[in-house]
Amino acid sequence: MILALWAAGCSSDAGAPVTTNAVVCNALPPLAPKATYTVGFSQLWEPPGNPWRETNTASFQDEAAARGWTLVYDPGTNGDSGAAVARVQALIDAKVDAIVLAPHDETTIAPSVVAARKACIPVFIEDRSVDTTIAIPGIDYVSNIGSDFRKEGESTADWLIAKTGGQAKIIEIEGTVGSSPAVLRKQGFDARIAAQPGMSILVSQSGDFVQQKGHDVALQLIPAYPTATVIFSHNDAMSMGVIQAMTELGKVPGRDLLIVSIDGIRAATQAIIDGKIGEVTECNPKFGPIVFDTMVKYANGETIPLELKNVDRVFDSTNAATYLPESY
Ligand code: GYE
Repeated sequence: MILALWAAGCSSDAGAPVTTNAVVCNALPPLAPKATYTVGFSQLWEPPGNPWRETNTASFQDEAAARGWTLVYDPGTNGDSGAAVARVQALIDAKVDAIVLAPHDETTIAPSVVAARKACIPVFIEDRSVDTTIAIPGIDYVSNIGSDFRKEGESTADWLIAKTGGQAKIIEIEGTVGSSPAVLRKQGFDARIAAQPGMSILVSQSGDFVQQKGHDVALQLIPAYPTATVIFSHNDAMSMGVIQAMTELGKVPGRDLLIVSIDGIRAATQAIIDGKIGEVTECNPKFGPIVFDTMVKYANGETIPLELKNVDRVFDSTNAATYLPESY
């Protein structure tokens, strides 16, 4: 009965008596200091081909290898949320020492974070965040390590305001619905634009962070909003789709519409150099090292901040060539 409640994601059992043989943690589980760890990696699933996601995964794989740690990682084969939950459950069942988890959206995987905590496995959230009313920071997980997505949206808007002198009609292509980068990039960007009397967002629609969908949305919106002067796309993969769509529509990227974007993949950096993209706000995907460092600090008893933010830069024609060799 109690197990059934837990399986349903009931999280009101803090302090409840333990009635099974299994150990249940009601607070943040400790991590024993050890020379080597077995870490379960739960990466969100995206259609292959986004260098951001691939670089993020590689950062964790490389860092585990460099330390001689074992990374247990099943990438999955589709975006099915039930399958994602099952992959986390498999890590819990395997009794890994700790779990690093990148949530697809804020809610779907949050009960799995609670389940890991109950199973006494400390969770470190990477990249996107979870709904903190379901998975409570400092209880259900140790820390959320990633970029400041709101700031990324603000930086993008600030560059655009300076570049256009506060005059623009904008098409916005959003990331995955309900994901923290899509929600916060939009909030940060839209708030800045709203304060500019000469700027407006004509339309805002999701392209799911996927190149093909970004292409399809742009193909539909560009002709529908002929007065648009700017396209803000929430990631570079979709921006590459926007460039494709513009070319198909007989428009010149960077001349007929100014494109601003977020991430810093190599193709987008090259597109800045080629004059097709105006600006890219960085979202650094390479933070396996800081997540693993944080784990070690946690095992050593240090107090860990509930959020750790990566420092991101802004790339445009003034520095894209310098950044290019570092891009991915
Ligand atoms: O911008 C995008 C990827 O969650 C910040 O996810 C990440 C985003 C990144 O699909 O390229």
